[in-house]
Amino acid sequence: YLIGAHLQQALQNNEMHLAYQPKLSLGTGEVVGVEALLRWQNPELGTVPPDQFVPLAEDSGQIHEIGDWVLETAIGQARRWELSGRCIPVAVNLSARQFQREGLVARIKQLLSKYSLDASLLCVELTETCFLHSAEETALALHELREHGVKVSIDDFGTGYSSLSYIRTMSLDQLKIDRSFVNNINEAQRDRQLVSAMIAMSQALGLSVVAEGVETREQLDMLRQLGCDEVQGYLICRPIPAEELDKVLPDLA
Ligand code: G
Ligand code: G
Ligand code: NA
Ligand code: MN
Repeated sequence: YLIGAHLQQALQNNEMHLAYQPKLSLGTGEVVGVEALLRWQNPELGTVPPDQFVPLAEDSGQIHEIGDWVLETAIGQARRWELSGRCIPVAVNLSARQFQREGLVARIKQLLSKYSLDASLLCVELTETCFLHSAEETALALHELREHGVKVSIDDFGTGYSSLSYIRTMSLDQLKIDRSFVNNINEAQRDRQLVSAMIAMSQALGLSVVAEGVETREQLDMLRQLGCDEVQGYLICRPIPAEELDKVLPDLA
């Protein structure tokens, strides 16, 4: 209740910002994109993690206002990078609730146009809850977004209930292997086999595959050996503000 009350004012009071975490290509060793992650710093509550306030915002309906702000901020940042001569595709996380509201695709197209951003520099990341709660709206929106050139990525892959049934019918570009599978990839043969199978499946379907939560050199080496396309995690870089990322980017590539 306390968090909810503060959340009402968070955007107006400028308490939110985006942190960006790079996705690194194992083939080229280059940063091939970033994921935008929402951060909330309240004077009284301190830093509130998205795990805590995103569900509240979803219940209150505030996720629409926040989600639109995230989209606009991320698209604006991607355009700034493009103008500075570095094309860095930006991925934005979307909640199921955002697909349930009319006009999501139109708003995204409008923002791309407002900032003159090439649609292929925007990626939307969604989890299977989008398909559970609003399957038809989500399918239609993803189709329209891809027709427009926006990339679509499935987040937390492998953790849900019906992962395979939706990748059967949806048009997608990328699959992100949940970090719970990556954690013990060097110690647990079973996890390694699962990751290997997820990589093979992605490649058979023509999707790029990203391993999340890579924290050690050993994990990275194993993922390379298994043929994974991209990695994301603390080993490469933590989620950081855009200005900080600009400083460390030359060292990452
Ligand atoms: O960055 P962090 O690990 O704290 O994120 C925790 C969770 O919050 C993740 O599941 C992530 O997808 C989600 N999240 C982060 N940013 C956003 C956002 O902008 N919108 C939505 N809907 N979820 C987000
Ligand atoms: O659900 P989603 O994949 O969007 O969640 C991303 C979350 O994972 C973010 O909160 C981010 O801060 C966190 N994260 C990113 N890299 C790592 C990592 O290497 N290890 C762990 N434990 N969390 C990470
Ligand atoms: Na994500
Ligand atoms: Mn994830």
